[in-house]
Amino acid sequence: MLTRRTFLKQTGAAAAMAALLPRLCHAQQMPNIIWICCDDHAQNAISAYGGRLAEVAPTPNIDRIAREGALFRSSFVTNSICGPSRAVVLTGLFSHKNGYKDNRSRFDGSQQTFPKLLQQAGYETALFGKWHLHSDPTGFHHWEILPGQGDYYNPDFITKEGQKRNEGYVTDLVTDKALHWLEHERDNGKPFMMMVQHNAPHREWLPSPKHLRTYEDTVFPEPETLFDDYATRGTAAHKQDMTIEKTMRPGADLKLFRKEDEGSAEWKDIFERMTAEQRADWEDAYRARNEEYWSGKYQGKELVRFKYQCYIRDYMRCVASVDDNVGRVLDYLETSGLDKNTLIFYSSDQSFYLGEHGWFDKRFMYEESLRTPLLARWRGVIKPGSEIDAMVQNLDYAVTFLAAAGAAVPANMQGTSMLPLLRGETADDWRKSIYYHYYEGEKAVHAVYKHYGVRTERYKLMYFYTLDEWEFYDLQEDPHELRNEYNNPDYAEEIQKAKQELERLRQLYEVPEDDE
Ligand code: SGN
Ligand code: CA
Repeated sequence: MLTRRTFLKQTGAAAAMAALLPRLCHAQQMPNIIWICCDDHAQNAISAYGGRLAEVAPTPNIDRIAREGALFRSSFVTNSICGPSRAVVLTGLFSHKNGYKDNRSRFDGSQQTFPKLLQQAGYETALFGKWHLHSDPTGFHHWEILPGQGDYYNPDFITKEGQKRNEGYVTDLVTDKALHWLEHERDNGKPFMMMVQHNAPHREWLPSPKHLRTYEDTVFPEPETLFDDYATRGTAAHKQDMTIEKTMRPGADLKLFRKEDEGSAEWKDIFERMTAEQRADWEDAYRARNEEYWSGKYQGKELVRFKYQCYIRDYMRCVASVDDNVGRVLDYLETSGLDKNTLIFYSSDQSFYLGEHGWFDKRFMYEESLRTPLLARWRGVIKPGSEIDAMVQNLDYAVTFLAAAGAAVPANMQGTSMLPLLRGETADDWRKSIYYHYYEGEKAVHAVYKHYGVRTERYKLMYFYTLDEWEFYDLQEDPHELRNEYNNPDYAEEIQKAKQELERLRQLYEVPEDDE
C-alpha cells in the first residue's frame, strides 16, 4: 500500500492538489504562507500549551492562532540549536544531509530550499529578521536580516544594499518591515511566502521600553526541577555549563550592574545602542532589582530563586513584545482580508529551559529543548481549536509548505507533509518515533556533550557517543526525566527495542556510520 508520503512523492503536485481539492474549494488553490519563528521561545512560555506560566503571563495573540487553528502537542526539532534548526526547515533535510551541523557552520545557499521551490511555483518570497546562517539568503525576492544574533535596541539590519542601523525595538521593527512589505511592496498578483523571524526572546532578554515594567510584581511559579541534582543522569548533565546558579551572569543576563561595570564589554555593547532617554528609563526600571541584589541579602538557594525570578520576568517581557506583534500581524491579515487564504505557522528554532533542571539554554535531547512550539492557522482547512498529538518535527515544514502550495515535493526531502494532520484526518501510518542529533560538543558554549537518540511516544534513548554513555527514560512514569533507567533490568527489553528503532531511523535517514 502506498503511504501518503510516497503517494505524494511519486505522483507529484497534480495528484496532491487533487487530493486537497475537497477541503480547499473555499480557499484559493495557492495559499499565502507566513512562518513566524521566534528564537528560543519555550513551549512553556505560550499559554495555549497550559503549563505553569500560563495564568501569570498569558500570550493571548499567539494563543489565537491555536484557537482559530491547531496546536501541535508533540512538536520536536532534530538538532536543538539555532542555525542548524533553521537549515533543517529550509531544506527539509537533517543536519547530516544539509551540512549545517552547528552554529559555526556556513549554510550552503546553493542547495535546494523550500523558498526557492516556492519561487519556481510562482510565489513571491520575503524574509525579515534573524537569519544566523552566515551566508547571504538565497531564494528570497526581498530580505532584511539582523546580523548574527541581532541587537534588541536600535539594531542594524542587512539588506542587499548593505548594513544600516534602525531606530526602535527589534521585535517591533521586524514586524514593521513585514507589514510594510505586505501592504506596499509585494506583487499583489502572486501568492506570497513570508518568513518573520524574531530574535526575541534570545539571551540576553532585553525587554522593550514598553514592557520594562511589565510583571514587576508577578511572582512566577518555579519549576519542580529547579534544584535538580542530576542523580542517575550521566556525565553530560553534570558537566554542562548552563545553570541559573553558576552560568547566569549578574551583568547583562540579570540586568544587575554597578557604576564600576560601566566600561565592561557586555554593558558597552548594550548601552551604546540606546538613546540617552532609553538608557535613563532602563536604569530607572531596574533600580529596585539592583538595590535588592547588591545588598547581598540572598545566598544559596534563595539567590537561585531570586535569579530565576529576574530571568523569567525579562524573558516573559520579551515574549510580551512578540505577542503584541503577532497580534499586529493577525490584525493586518484580517483587515486586508488576507487571513482567508493564508496558512500561518508559529514556531521557534527550538524550545528552551526556563529553570527546569536548574537550567537556561537548550541543546539537550531532554524534553524542554527537544520540543518546539508549533501552532498553525489556515481558515477553511484547519478546524478551529484542533489539538494534534502526532509527532512532528521541524523537518516536516518544507514538505508541508510545498504540498500546501500544490508544488512538487522533491523525493530527497526527508520530512513528511503535515497536510493530512492539518485537515484533521487520522493518519494511521504517521511516524511513531523521531531521530535527534546534537553536534556542538563540550568545547562549545554551555558545554553540552554530543549525543544522538530516539524518542518514541513513551520512551527516550540517548547516546552520548564521545562519552560512551547511554540514558533511557520512561516518559510516562517519569515525565521530568529524573530517573535514567538504562541500568534497570526491568527495562532491558524496551531498551533493546529502542536501540533497534534508533538503528532503523539512522538507516532510513541515511546517517553515515561516522557522523559526529
Ligand atoms: C550565544 C549565547 C548562548 C547561546 C548561543 C547560541 N550567549 O552564544 O547562550 O546558547 O548564543 O544561541 S550570549 O551571552 O551571547 O547571549 S543560538 O540561538 O544562536 O543557537
Ligand atoms: Ca535559538
